[in-house]
Amino acid sequence: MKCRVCREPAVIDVRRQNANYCVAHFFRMCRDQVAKAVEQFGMIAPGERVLVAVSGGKDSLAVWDLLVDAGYDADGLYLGLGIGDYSDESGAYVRRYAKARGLTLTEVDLPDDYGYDIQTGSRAARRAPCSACGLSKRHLFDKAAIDGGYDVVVTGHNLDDEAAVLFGNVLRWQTGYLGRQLPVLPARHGFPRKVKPLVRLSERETAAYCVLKGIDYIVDECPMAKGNRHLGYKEALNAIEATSPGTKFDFYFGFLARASAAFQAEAEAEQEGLRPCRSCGAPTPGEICAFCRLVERAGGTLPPGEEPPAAGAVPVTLGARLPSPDAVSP
Ligand code: Q46
Ligand code: ZN
Ligand code: ZN
Repeated sequence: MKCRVCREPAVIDVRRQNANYCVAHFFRMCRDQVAKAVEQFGMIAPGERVLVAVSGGKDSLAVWDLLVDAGYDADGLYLGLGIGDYSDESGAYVRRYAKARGLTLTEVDLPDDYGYDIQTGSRAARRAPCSACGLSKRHLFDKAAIDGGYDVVVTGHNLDDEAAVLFGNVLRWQTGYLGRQLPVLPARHGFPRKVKPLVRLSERETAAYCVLKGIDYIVDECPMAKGNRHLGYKEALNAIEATSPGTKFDFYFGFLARASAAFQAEAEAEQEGLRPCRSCGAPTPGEICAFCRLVERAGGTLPPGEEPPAAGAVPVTLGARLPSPDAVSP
């Protein structure tokens, strides 16, 4: 097996490209794919301040590493979800990486700062754990980006993630979600832009990138992920990809090029009529947003400045913020 570029011994094959790479040219391919995604979708402009949502897993550490190497001013944000040993360990991986590279890391801890964890939140709100988790993450990423004056929030969603989410949304024809499944969600109404620079790289490639670059990441899956639909969709797509390399890429990028625009009007319409949450200012169709309701039901507390106003008090809003429409992230 020889490197496609230099003909030296290769360390990895990338079947959808029908190519093998040595370490140096594999790194170059990863950097090129990220640069291409950033440029193709207008993700990040030079000089913008970037906040990377890091979980301690391979994807988020890889994207942080790739953006820093590409010269972006990228800080990290870690959310402690209170998922037992998994959260303790994943936080440790993030801190070690940030320290080793001398990068700025902000941390928010659900149990310490908001008084609940994913399990209690999930039970209290009668939502699946990943639904309570996704809601909390979206809210807190947006908030941290706005509070910190960042221009853009980066997440580590890769090609496998996006193809699996697309697959799930297509299987149920969730057209509102399909209209919002984009690699860039523009900043609107005070919310930061959200971007996914790894959409041109697969999960296997981000894992190989970390291993070859010496980035230590948490290998264990979140214990809450077991049996969730998203993993089933990934397995189904992997089975297809094994016999038809490139199918995932064509499925996702074909959707973006040829179908996604057809669903955007519906997705936009779903965002109309939202108003700022009386408690935190996030957009909501009701009085209090889903995040604030989750915190309340879980017996948690909002940090000072975010408590709901007392009954009868004049509502205090923190500005008209629209939600992250990225409601279908894994
Ligand atoms: S962290 Fe949260 Fe994931 Fe764990 S509870 Fe589900 S959504 S699986 S990316
Ligand atoms: Zn080479
Ligand atoms: Zn709220």
